[in-house]
Amino acid sequence: MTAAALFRTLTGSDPAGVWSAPGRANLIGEHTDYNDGFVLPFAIQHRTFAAAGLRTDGRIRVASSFANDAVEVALDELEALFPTTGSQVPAVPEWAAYPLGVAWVLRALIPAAARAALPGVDIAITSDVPVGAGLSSSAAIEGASGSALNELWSLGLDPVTLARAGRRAENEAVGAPTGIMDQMASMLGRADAAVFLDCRTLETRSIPLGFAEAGLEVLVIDTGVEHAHSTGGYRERRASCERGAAALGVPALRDVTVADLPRAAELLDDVDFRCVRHVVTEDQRVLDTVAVLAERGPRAIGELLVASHASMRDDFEISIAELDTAVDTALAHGAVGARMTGGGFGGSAIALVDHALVEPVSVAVRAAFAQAGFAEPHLFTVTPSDGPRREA
Ligand code: GAF
Repeated sequence: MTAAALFRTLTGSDPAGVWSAPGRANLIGEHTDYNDGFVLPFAIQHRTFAAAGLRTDGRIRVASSFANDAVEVALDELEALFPTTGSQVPAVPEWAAYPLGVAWVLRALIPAAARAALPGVDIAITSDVPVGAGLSSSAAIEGASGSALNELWSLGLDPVTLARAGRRAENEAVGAPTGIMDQMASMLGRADAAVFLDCRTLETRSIPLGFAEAGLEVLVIDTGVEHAHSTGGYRERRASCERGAAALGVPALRDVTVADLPRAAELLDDVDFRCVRHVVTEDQRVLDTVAVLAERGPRAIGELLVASHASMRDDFEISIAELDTAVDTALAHGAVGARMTGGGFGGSAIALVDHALVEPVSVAVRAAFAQAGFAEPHLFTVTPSDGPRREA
């Protein structure tokens, strides 16, 4: 069902418009965003759609093709729903906390007098971004609903402000302590390019990837192992990074260089030290990837991708056996480079492969998964794509 059709089922009338925003794959730069570092993600062709229209009252209702029931609250109840006291378990189903959280954040950005006059809104959401695959279905839902609200409420907000709103919703309404990479990738994506983002200043540069010209494809290997960043490992890794920065006396690990690592080894326990080493070396790998892409083209970045995966597997310890099998098998069958992408503990790997090798690599990965007794992976190619747009 399309988002517009879902909207009609919900309200009995046509939406005022349909907005969409993409998921993302991260080429390189993992767990560097909340350390004020560098990332190089790109938006993908899979998108989330938000069909929306104004109401005559002050209520907001959200519906999703993933859920049976719509969720409806008064706009002025959003503050009570999402107290700003830190990570909360949302009082609404998690999927609804994304669009309602974005509405809460955007509403809070406008002066109190205007806030009281805001009309209500209905939003119907559909998506073809795989959920739990590490391709940021959450940033896509935030971007699509934020774009709809921005226009319907005539807010005139720029993409970076909308990305920040999405991140705040994710941190405070959903309770996932994530960085800003995914929202920036979704909001600022460009066809055939990656978003080089300095997560401290939020300055971005569009980096041409040239995959198609080089005859390369990005093959996603979705392990089917679902991860959630609101729980467990992601939070623990973040805490290790914060302890590392505190011990070294810097605001964030962005301020640590490779030359500081011997001192870090003296000050930190082994687990925290290896987390620090991952982030510091990963920041450098992002910068190196940007330089290599410009100087030697996409075929030359393979070693950096492989080194990134090894660092996440051995130092940051966020890979799993399925991801390692995906990466090792893709490389053994001719991939230019491969690495897990996203937060880890499940989700997907990406492999940069020649067009002609997509099929043989896919066959080999499926066979390796079967032999290891893993669930069948989901394989598909992704294309660097544009950010949000109005569809109708
Ligand atoms: C997830 C988070 F949402 C991002 O902010 C980022 O930290 C990523 O994991 C790891 O690089 O996608």
